[in-house]
Amino acid sequence: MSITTAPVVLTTREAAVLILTLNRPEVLNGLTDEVLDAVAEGCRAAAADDDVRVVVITGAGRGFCSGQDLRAGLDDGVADVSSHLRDHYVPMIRAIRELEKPVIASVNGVAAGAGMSLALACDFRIAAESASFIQAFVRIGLVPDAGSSYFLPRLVGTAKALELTMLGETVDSAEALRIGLVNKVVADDELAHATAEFASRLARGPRSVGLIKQLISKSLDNDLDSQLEREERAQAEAASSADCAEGVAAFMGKRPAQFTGN
Ligand code: LHQ
Repeated sequence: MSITTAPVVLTTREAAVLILTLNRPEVLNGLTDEVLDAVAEGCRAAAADDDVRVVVITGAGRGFCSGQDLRAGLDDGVADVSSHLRDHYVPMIRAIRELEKPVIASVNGVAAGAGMSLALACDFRIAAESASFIQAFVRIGLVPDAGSSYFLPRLVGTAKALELTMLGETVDSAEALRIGLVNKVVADDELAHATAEFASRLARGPRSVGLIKQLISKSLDNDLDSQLEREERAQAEAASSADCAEGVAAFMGKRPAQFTGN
């Protein structure tokens, strides 16, 4: 008898867009080491594949991601939690941030705890109307992890970040849009289409899109002088790209540019 188990993360390709679908719908896509490693691996694969221009992360079923799978058990002792974070959560967050290509969280349902951290680590969040966001950590006596304490104040400001993390209340999609947590909210049955449309616009962009990601990501950590230096280096690289040559030629020729990502 052979037992087949579905992959915990489904990987699909739509033209230049790589879609990673968290696939543990029975626990609202709770995170295990296997899921965390698979998402990190998907991002690394996207980095190595010139034909992939954009990554989308979404969830199967009615949830986006419920955070750490609490049934997998929290290890006793700080040392184990620490290594769990270091060995699995941190590499996933780094893989998303270091990827020089846009990553979109297509938030189809609840994003709780580290599931919300995962959404926050992405470059864009497109939410279904029924999506919601919960800094659930405090509800079970924990602190924000997987980057939430870094990304959240940068997106919504310190006061709102403190409110969300200390009270752990549910933020619905309309409120998420109002406070700048998400880029757009669409009807539930429009989410896949709206995400694909947004992703394909990014995928048609020039090589500089990846450089812009790195510039803006670092912006709030840097002072003006170092950011001006970073811009100089990035601009030199962008200006020598084939896509820049194409962009200028298209402008002069009064025609739409055809970028290749090179
Ligand atoms: C779940 C989960 C889940 C297992 C729903 N695990 N089964 C922590 C520790 C150490 C190191 C690393 O980092 C972390 C980071 C963290 O992420 S801590 C935060 C962990 N997440 C949570 O505390 C959220 C727990 N879940 C919930 O509060 C609710 O399920 C939410 C608000 C997400 C959704 O509520 P409902 O829509 O009412 O769904 P439900 O609660 O009925 O859940 C559906 C099923 O999914 C249910 O199973 P069942 O067999 O009864 O149908 C839940 O037990 C299961 N589930 N989240 N994280």
